[in-house]
Amino acid sequence: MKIAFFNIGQPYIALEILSAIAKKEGHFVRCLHAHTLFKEGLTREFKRLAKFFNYDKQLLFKQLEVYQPDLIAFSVVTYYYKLAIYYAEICKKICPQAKIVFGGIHVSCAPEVVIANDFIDYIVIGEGEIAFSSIIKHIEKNDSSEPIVNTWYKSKEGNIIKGKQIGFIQDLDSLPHYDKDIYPDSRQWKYYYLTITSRGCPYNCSYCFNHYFRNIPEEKSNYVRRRSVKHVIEELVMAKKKYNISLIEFWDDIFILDKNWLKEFLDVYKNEIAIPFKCYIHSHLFDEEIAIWLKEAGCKWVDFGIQHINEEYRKKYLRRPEKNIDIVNTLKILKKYGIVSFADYIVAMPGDTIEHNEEARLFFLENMPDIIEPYWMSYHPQTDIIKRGYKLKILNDETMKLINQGHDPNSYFASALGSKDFHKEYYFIFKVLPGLPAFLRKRLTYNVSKRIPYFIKIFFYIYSIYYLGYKHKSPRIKVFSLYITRYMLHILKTKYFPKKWIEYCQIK
Ligand code: B12
Ligand code: SF4
Repeated sequence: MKIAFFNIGQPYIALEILSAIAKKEGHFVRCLHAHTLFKEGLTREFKRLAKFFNYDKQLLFKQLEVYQPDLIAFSVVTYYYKLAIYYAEICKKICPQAKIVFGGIHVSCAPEVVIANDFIDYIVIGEGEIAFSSIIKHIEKNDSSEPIVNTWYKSKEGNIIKGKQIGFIQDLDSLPHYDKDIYPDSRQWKYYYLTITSRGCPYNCSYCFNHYFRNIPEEKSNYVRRRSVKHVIEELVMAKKKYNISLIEFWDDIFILDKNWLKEFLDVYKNEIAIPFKCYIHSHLFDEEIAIWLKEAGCKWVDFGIQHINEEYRKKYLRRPEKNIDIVNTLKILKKYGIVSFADYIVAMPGDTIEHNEEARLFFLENMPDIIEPYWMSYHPQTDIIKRGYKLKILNDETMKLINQGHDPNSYFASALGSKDFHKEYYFIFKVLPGLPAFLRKRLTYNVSKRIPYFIKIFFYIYSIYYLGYKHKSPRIKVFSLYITRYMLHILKTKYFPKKWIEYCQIK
């Protein structure tokens, strides 16, 4: 069978694993890459530039025409749902015989909305490996109306057949390694190798998908699982050889979750891999011993969520267990061992007050992370925080529906509803604070920020991103400055000389 993975924006680990499975089962696999440069996302929206870089007609749609896949697979987060729908509809027009399957977090959280689209044939809810193989077989058989696990599909009569939600895959080592070769340009791994060693998180933060996702299966199964040290090292040894990688980012929700595993892994890592890496920690679980292990193994950066500084608010509305003292200690330990700290902070949370923000500003003056990453509150489907947003009338019946349709106007990069006043000033303050010289930090108060003209703010904003990025050798800056420039050239090359890439999809 000919399978096309339709990759929108950044690489998707989910597609990499499904591709590895499909290849193992003997199918043809191609990745059609719809880049999102200047459309939205990390580069933000610049309509003219987006048009200039758009290669849909010259490349993407031509690839579809020549490839004529039997199955087109999309992995969808809420943020890209609208774009995925846009492309899926076009795919169905160009390849009417192809079945279209949608999976991913958004699909798992808003299945009714997704299956309602005529041009989508199958949707996968929860984990997708077993479901995907079963869907392929189902298409090959072309008749049965048997249910498929973790899947909803439309029968020939137009009924929706819903499969059982089976338990989570327990043995992650039974899965193949991520197929990084599916992307047309695998040179990117040289700069930034993404991987995940675990699945699931034991916490239940109200704004995160985990508390919903863990309850999807009808069968009982462990949600928090981890690959063996051997399995992860095997992947990294291969990646090191194949792509000559220079930087690794572990995207596990909490990399340090299991101390025994961590120690065993880092001991092997520092001998066999020894490549600088970044990972995600949790201040509730972090201690000096872990810092020493991380440091010795080559960890240069860690990211962790503070999200809100008011302890009571954090516990009651975000369901985060850590105390402020845990955050202070985490920052101190990281500083002591020279590991760069990225602290995530969500602004414009429902019910957030100016006093909360002021509390955060004063906290940061005393306990400054190396980089503060403020994000706008983003209401994702099925997250409990939505209820609070609704109760406080930040959301209404109309906006509640929009969230499930991926039309939520609040994204990480756009100001949230109700953010017109003080939130945007604090967003600016948090972003630039670590980059300012000490004598200026205290002076950047809410009242001062309000008086700074927009164009000066933009200057400081860009300055702090680059200054802090270079100062701390942030992997993201490296990706932006090195990889994105090459990526833009690559896109223009494929747009104006698409022959080679169209031929890549010409399979008889
Ligand atoms: C790594 C990561 C990234 C990486 C890589 C992106 C990627 N999609 O792989 C980067 C940095 C690029 C990134 C960016 C963003 N991310 Co992110 N990211 C993650 C993270 C930490 C891991 C994702 C992952 O690879 N998991 C492992 C895979 C195997 O699991 P999975 O994706 O769930 O896939 C399984 C099933 O869902 C299903 N499945 C998934 N797709 C498909 C497709 C088919 C066809 C089938 C059959 C099945 C299937 O099968 C898979 C295997 O079982 C998750 C949190 C998490 N723990 O999942 C957040 C997460 C996905 N990100 C999130 C967000 C919001 C974003 C951004 C929008 C942030 C922003 N504004 O820029 C962007 C969107 C960019 C994008 N194109 O995805 C949210 C999404 C919430 C939502 N409702 O949409 C999450 C859930 C974080 C959170 N706690 O809320 N992200
Ligand atoms: S700790 Fe992080 S990954 Fe885990 S539930 Fe909370 S926000 Fe989600």
